[in-house]
Amino acid sequence: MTYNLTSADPVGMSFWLISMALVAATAFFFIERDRVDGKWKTSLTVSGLVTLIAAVHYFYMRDVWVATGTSPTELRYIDWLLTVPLLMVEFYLVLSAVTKVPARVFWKLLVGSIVMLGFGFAGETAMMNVTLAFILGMAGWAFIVWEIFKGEASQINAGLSNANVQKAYKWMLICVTIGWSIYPIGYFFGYMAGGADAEMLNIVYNLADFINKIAFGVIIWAAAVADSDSKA
Ligand SMILES: *C/C=C(C)/C=C/C=C(C)/C=C/C1=C(C)CCCC1(C)C
Repeated sequence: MTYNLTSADPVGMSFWLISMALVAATAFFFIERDRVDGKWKTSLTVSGLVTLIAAVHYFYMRDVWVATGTSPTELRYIDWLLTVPLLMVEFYLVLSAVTKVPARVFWKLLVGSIVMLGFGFAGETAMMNVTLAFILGMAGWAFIVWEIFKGEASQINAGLSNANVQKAYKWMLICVTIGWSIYPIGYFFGYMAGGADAEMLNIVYNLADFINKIAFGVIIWAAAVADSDSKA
């Protein structure tokens, strides 16, 4: 790959910045696993896997961007297809750290996120009508948001007596509703409202990933440390 990153390429710079932040976050989550109680370790492992998978995709996306000024949709979606279900499963894992959670909660979150992404991909790659795919993808998102806002997961959370988990749950919920709204907005402007500026879209996606992958993991880490220390 030819090297032609310049300071006049803010998108290329943001790809570099986020890829390095993802590597550092991965090391952090894996090392910090040692510090927390056993029941929290899986949550931190999954946080580290999310940032690891994203880091590898960012290396490729960064190189493609710097060489061609474009960013392949396929790479973003392959990343999302792995990381988004893992992020949703974190709700199950965080609740499971402190109480018994039925397996169907895990399946609802997993299937809802796969439906959302499957239709988004079908729409972006013209396998399906763009608007119909968007509506069905939005329905998948609405389903998981409902599940964590009002559904079974939310009721389990409301019944807990663990303030650390409830605080993490609240911030994770804010990520999934507000932080995640960036992606359907990008799809809407990119494919339905006359096309979006590729530079703008990539910077916005990169910043969104920083919040939704790294900050999301830090929220869980903070709860895990606070909860483990409270029992030390
Ligand atoms: C780390 C990457 C994350 C958290 C990506 C999240 C992606 C979404 C929430 C995508 C949502 C979409 C819809 C709600 C409608 C259809 C189009 C999508 C796939 C962009």
